[in-house]
This record gives sequence, C-alpha cells and structure tokens, in this order.
Amino acid sequence: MGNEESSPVDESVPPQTLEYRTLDGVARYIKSGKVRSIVVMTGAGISTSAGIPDFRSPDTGLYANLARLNLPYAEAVFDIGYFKENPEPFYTLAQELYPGNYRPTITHSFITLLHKKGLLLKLFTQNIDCLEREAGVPDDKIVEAHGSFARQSCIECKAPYPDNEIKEHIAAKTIPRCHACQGLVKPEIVFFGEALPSSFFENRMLPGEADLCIVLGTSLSVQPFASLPQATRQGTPRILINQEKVGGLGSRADDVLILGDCDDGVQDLAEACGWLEELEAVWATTAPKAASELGKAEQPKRTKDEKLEDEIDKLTKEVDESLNLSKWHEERVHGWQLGQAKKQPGGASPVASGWKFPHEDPQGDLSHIFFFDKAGSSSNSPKETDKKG
Ligand code: CNA
Repeated sequence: MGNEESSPVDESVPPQTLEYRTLDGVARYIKSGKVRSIVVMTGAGISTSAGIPDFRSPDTGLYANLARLNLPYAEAVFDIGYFKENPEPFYTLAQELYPGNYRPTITHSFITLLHKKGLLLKLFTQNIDCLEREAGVPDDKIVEAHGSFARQSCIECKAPYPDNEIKEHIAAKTIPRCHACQGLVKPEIVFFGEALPSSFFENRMLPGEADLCIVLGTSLSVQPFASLPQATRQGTPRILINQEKVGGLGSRADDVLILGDCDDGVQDLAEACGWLEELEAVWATTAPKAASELGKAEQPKRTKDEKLEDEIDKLTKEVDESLNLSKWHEERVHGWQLGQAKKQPGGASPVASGWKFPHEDPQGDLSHIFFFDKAGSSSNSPKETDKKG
C-alpha cells in the first residue's frame, strides 16, 4: 500500500462534508454535533517542543550527532542484531529518553481533551516517548505503531518483565536479564529487524469508521503508518497540522491543511471550537512542580531551539561517555563487525564482501521507521517497506 495521489484538489471543487475548507470549517463541523468519532495520527513533530529531538534531521537529529561516536553506525543503537551483542548504548540512551524526563506538549493534551469529550476513536502514534499516556490518553485508545517504553519483555522467550525492575535498571544503566531464561530484556520499541505490533494491523482499518481524521506532526513518510489517512472514507474531513504538506493530504475535497507549528494549530482549533480554556486546564495538569516549590533557583527561560540543542548535546555526551569508557567497548564493536563479516560467504571485510549493515539491507532493516541513503546519512524519501502488506 503506497501513498495516495498527492495532486492538490482544485480550489473550485467544493467540499462535500465541510461548509468551508478551513480551520473554522472544521470547528463548525465539530460543533454541529455530526462528529462522534475522531481518529488522530501523530509523529515526532508533536514532541519536539517538549525537547525530544527528532532522529533524522541532517544537523539537529540525534543520529547525525551519534554518527560521530564510536558506534559501527549511528542507527546501531536501535538495531536488534547489534543490541544482542552490545546492549549498553541503547540502555544509555534509554535513560535519557525514558518516560518521566519530558512534559507532554499542549498538542498531547489536545488529544486527551478529545478523549475527555468522548470523541476520540483511536490515536495512532509513531512516537515511542509515551507522552500521550502521560498526558492522560488511556491505553485502550492508543496504538503505538512503532512500540514504546510502556512495556518490556525478554527478546528470547518474550516473557514480560516487571515495570519497577526495568526502571531500576534504566536508572542505574545496568542491563536487565529475563528471570525465566536469562535472555536480554528490552522495552517493546520496534527495532530494526522486528515486526510492527499486532495492535497496528488489528486496528489499521479503523480510520474508515471515523467522522474526522486529524494528522499532527508527522512527515507521513514511513510505511505502513503513512497509509492510515487513506483508510478514511471519501467525504470524511481530514485536517493536517504540520510544518509542511505531507503524504496525499490536500488531495481530497474535505482535506484542510494548516501548515505551521502543531501547538499553535491545536490551540487555534480549540479556540474555534470554544474549548481553549478547557485545553489549557487539561495541559496545566501535566505541569511539573515549579522549581521554586522544589527549593531550586528558577532557571532563566530558554528558547525551544536552545532547549533542543541542550537536549541533543546531553544525549550524545551520555552515549559518548558510555562508549568511550573503556577500550573494551571498542574491541567489542570491532569484534562484532568482524563476527558479522565472518557470517558472510568468504568471511572478508564487510565492505569487500558486499555485506551490508542491517539498515542498508532491504530485507533486514527497520526502514519502516527510519530511512538512510547509502552513505548512512538520513533521508526523507518515502519508501514502501511493509513486509506484511
Ligand atoms: P519525522 O519524519 O521526523 O517527521 C516529523 C514531521 O513533523 C516533519 O514533517 C516536520 O516538519 C514536522 N514537525 C516537526 N516539528 C513540528 C512542530 N513543532 N509542529 C508541526 N510540525 C512539526 O517523524 P515521523 O514521526 O513522521 O517519523 C516516524 C519515526 C520517527 C517514528 O518511527 C518514530 O519512532 C521516530 N521518532 C520518534 C520520536 C519520539 O518518540 N518523540 C522522536 C524522534 C523520532
């Protein structure tokens, strides 16, 4: 299943369901009472204002920064083959990304508000940060298409592992082992070389039952997630709130494009619906205690970009330190590469033998989550990688 035709609808074509193809038109439709079930689709863009860097941007993304470190390649952090040999880098990163370190954004709270109003049919998210849960969206309303930190299990026997114990391990940067078989335990984030969760495939046709589809903060470049908006019925309004136009959104008569920051977009929509105060109240419940209440000095205010840069520096420094702590790690990386090469016919060097790292191999990668060009740098070109469909 690929992206639908992306030629924009002719302006002279009137909307079928909406009165106007604008944000106000969507608000009027919601307020009319005709909307009973809304499906929401989200990606990394709804968490950038929380301070979580996106992974793939050439300069600011986490991978671009990890690339200079002593990993065989930056994406190895999320590679199941590499994890089995060397889980430390992932657990170092996990400590930073683990739920509890970031506050949900007002966009996350907007989804919570839809749920509180009984309008949320389902939230499909590509994010692994659990901020939707922290904002108050209940488990049964969320499909985490690429997994998340919400659960963890043994990579060998699949036995679940207790929440409190993994928290202790992540805080201590130690590696959890399965109580049953001593296998490695990993949060159920979808790594390169792993399948998407069954909940995604069980729910992927659900958008066909919705009266409204809201797409927020995603490049819609990762399949099979990118095809979800196509599952809505013709005549079901779809609103995209994103920095850029993506996917086939804008090609149907009831598509509305709001290009810009998603926090601003959801506030404008809430205001047009008469919900702004409620939204702010829901978001206020996610606020951490003020620094002054905790007895710490107030920090000077920093811009979004400054906060994001700090966060990237912090994440890469942590991984850098962890990876350079010992010569042992370097030897492990070298040994791992040689070991992989030996598994190839002839056992020559990976390059000479034509052997590919998993992310370069179309049969063995996780490019339904991340894309890379041959040089290993990131790219946003769409790619169909759903091995199941
Ligand atoms: P992406 O491909 O990085 O696209 C993000 C999209 O959001 C782009 O179109 C941006 O223009 C847009 N965007 C960024 N900031 C904003 C903003 N403030 N307001 C509006 N739009 C914005 O990310 P996708 O989610 O589409 O790609 C899927 C990958 C990224 C998933 O597999 C995730 O696991 C992975 N990821 C997740 C997180 C997270 O959990 N927070 C962070 C980084 C990457």
